[in-house]
Amino acid sequence: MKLYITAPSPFARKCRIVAREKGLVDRIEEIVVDPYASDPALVAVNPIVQVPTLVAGDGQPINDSPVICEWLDVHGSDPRLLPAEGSERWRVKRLETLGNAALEMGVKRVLELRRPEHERSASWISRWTDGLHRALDAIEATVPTADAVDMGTITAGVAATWVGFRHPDIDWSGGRPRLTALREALEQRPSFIETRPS
Ligand SMILES: N[C@@H](CCC(=O)N[C@@H](CS)C(=O)NCC(=O)O)C(=O)O
Repeated sequence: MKLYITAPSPFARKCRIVAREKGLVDRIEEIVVDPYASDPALVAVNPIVQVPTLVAGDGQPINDSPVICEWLDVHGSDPRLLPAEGSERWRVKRLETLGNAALEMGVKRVLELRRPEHERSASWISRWTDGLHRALDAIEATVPTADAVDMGTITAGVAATWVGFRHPDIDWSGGRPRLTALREALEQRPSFIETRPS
């Protein structure tokens, strides 16, 4: 299997963590590409040229990290990180979606801040910043115990680390002790240590 990534991408990091947690990493070749340079290798497998993209055994590409993570979860070792059904599935899915929402707000903020100063929109930056804080607050209200490892907590932990890495001006941990404890616990795991953003 091939997994197209960038080293700092939090969406790719989730997939790389799940591959490790599920015992699949030896079957996956991680290929570093540059989506913003429209890397031909990535264009060939993903029409919207984003990482992560997974090309699994049947040769059919899968994109969008929640879908890739679920594919890896289904095909890897037990236990499931996203329960197959029932209220637990929706509890985990809800936290996963909040984590991804925080990342989406953060990526929009990065892109706006990368524009030349005279092209930047203060109102968009403010909107993405407020959305990011609200998503983090919702995560704080939703996080279970710090030792829970599932698709929701992995996404929340990845989001917290990435915001600290990419938005050093944002205080993501202040007033969010549960998220802080969760992130600290998860970052001790080999799957997190091996995939720290750089
Ligand atoms: N919803 C997507 C978002 C992926 C995404 O935004 N990836 C970024 C890197 S962090 C990217 O490839 N951006 C290139 C672009 O949008 O042109 C997912 O969850 O996989």
